[in-house]
Amino acid sequence: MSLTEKDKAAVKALWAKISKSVDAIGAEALGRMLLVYPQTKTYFSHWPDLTPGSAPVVSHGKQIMGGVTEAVSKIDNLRGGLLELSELHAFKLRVDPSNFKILAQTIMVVVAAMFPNDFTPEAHVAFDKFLAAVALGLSERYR
Ligand code: HNI
Repeated sequence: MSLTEKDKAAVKALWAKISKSVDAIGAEALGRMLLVYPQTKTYFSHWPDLTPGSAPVVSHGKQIMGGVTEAVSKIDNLRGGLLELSELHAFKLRVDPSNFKILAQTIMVVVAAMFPNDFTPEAHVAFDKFLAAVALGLSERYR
C-alpha cells in the first residue's frame, strides 16, 4: 500500500491548503483523541489538564503536527525519515503503535470538518494512505 506519485501530489496539494491551520488542527485532533478514545489518556497522565482546548493539549497538538509537517517533507522516505521519532515513541514514551492509527483517524475527521471543500474523495484516500505510512514509519523502531 505504498504511496503513488499521484497520492504524493494530492497530499502536497491538500497540505498547501491546510498547512496554515496545522496548530488548530493538531489541538482539535489531540483533544478529540483523548476524549473519544480515553484509553489514550494513559500516556499523558503527567499533564494537569487533558480536556480539549486546555493549554497542554493545544501545545502538544502543535508538536504533533510539527511531526506530521516533517513527514510531508519526507514523503519519499517515511520509513527512514521518521526513525528518530519512532525511537522516541518506542523506547522512551512506550506508546503502543495501535494509537498512531487512532490519532490518524481524528486528524482526518478534523481536516474534513475544517476543510470540507478541500477534503475531496481523492484528497481523502491519499491523506489516509499517507497517515497510514506515517504510522508505519513511526512503528519502524518497535521491531
Ligand atoms: Ni507523539 C511527543 C509526534 C502520535 C504520545 N510526539 C511527541 C513529539 C512529537 C510527536 C514531535 C515531541 C518530541 C520531542 O519532545 O522531541 N506523535 C507525533 C506524531 C504522531 C504522534 C507525528 C502521529 C501522527 N504520540 C502519538 C500518539 C501518542 C503519542 C498516538 C499516544 C497516544 N508523543 C506522545 C507523548 C509525548 C509525545 C506521551 C511526550 C509528551 C509530553 O509532554 O510528555
